[in-house]
Amino acid sequence: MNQPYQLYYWPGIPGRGEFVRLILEDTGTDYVDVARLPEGEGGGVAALEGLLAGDRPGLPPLAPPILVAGDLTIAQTANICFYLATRHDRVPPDEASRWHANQLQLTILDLVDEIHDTHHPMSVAEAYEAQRPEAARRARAFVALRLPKFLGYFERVLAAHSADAGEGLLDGRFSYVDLSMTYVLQGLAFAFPAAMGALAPKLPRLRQLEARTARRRKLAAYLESDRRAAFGDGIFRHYPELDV
Ligand SMILES: N[C@@H](CCC(=O)N[C@@H](CS)C(=O)NCC(=O)O)C(=O)O
Repeated sequence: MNQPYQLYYWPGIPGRGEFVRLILEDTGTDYVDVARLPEGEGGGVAALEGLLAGDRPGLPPLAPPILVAGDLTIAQTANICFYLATRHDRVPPDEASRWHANQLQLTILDLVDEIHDTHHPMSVAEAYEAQRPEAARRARAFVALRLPKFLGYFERVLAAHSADAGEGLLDGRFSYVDLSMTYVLQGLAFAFPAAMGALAPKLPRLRQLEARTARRRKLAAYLESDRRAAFGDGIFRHYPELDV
């Protein structure tokens, strides 16, 4: 495959596209963030909508992120991450590692769905403002029960590794799952600063993992660059009334 990868994702927000970007950036892999190009250069939302409308042969995707790799077009965040990680040495080759990495990645994306549902508990077709009472109820349960359950689980996964295993969620070894975990922790710190502040003392290993991962050379350069979109709209939103 000589063409750079093409990533299709909504421009202007990090969103689920960020899970894909972090692997590409950490590995220094060439890619085109198609919808961030001007429409006159074949980019913009028009390019993404064209892909969703089926302007390529083969299995059509339902929703972004979408990766085009040569003749292959694939969707679903965890699927794309797994594809890239296997090709760019961000997951070990043995079978157990691959299934366990995917298991962890899918669990991270379950958490992401629940984060999204705090501000859109009733309908993705309506604005947050149209579902505020339900969002408040959903966010209370998320902060009290679901967030500690998910993060407590990942902390436990880290604690189960031997002290000298060091680096990551996957048997103490660094993998793409740590890139995704770091992104979610950053997003949570933006969306739920009070709740995350309260949980922080219970999550020492996760906090170390986040700090360590964000210091990786290529990743740190990316995080400081203007390629990294700011949090705001999208999955990670800060509504103080939901950060209970
Ligand atoms: N499970 C899918 C969810 C994809 C998804 O919800 N994408 C959002 C953007 S982050 C979207 O544009 N959805 C449009 C839709 O569901 O109609 C994944 O992880 O890729």
